[in-house]
Amino acid sequence: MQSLMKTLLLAVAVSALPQPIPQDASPAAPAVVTPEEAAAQARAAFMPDGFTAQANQIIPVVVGGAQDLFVPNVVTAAVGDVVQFQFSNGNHTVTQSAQDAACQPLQASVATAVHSGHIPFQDGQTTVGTFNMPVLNTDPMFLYCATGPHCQNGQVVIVNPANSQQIVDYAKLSAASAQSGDGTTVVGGTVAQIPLQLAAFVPAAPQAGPPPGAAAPAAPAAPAAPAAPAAPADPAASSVAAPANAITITLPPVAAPAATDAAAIPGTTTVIVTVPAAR
Ligand SMILES: [Cu+2]
Repeated sequence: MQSLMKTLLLAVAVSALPQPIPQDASPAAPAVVTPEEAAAQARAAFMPDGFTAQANQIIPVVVGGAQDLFVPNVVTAAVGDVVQFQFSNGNHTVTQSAQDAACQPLQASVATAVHSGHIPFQDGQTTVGTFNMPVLNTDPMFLYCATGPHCQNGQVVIVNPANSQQIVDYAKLSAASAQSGDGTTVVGGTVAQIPLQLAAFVPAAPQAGPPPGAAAPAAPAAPAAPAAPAAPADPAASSVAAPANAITITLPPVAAPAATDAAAIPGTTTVIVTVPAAR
């Protein structure tokens, strides 16, 4: 009975919260609005009557692009600010995890945990998908991208970290995780489109091989190799005729002469040393 009461209370509490938006129900593309209008929509949807905002900034965070990262990956936001995730090249999500469960959706246990759904950006696109997340309290929020190995590769961000070490620890934990779990429902923000020219990033160049006419840079010319001096002759081969630019040095006896022709001068060893010809 007690657990039933708890369940009912939880159901009432959850129904009082902003309701999740179903994901991928072939949604009509949202109208293109300004970043400010997108943030205002999110505030209207998520900040209840009587909510006291201390701030109303829009804080852009670029998601993906030339690298699969969040830029910046540490955000300080006040209650009332809207963190506006702007999705650049690729296909990414913003998905909340617990601090100690990197790359796994907190939504699996907490229905109100944030998830943006997958928002792509393709070459040539003139609008940018955004996920507008109002900040309702200043507790640290640990967020990652649920696409492929992006989280393991460092695509993580913290809103309001308690200290500067948290992002390092969270990224390390993410890198060590086996794989990512995906969110299931869009929660905690509103999806909107803004014009590319108002976005906080320049799209990465299309990755279609080298542009035409881009000849590979010529390899630097190798310096003219000086004529290689002849290798010092092996004493054992000293019977070979010395080159024209050779001088002959006769050394005192060594402990174990291996010379053969050295016998020409008993008790000595002959070594041929080659030096560059005189100019
Ligand atoms: Cu990603």
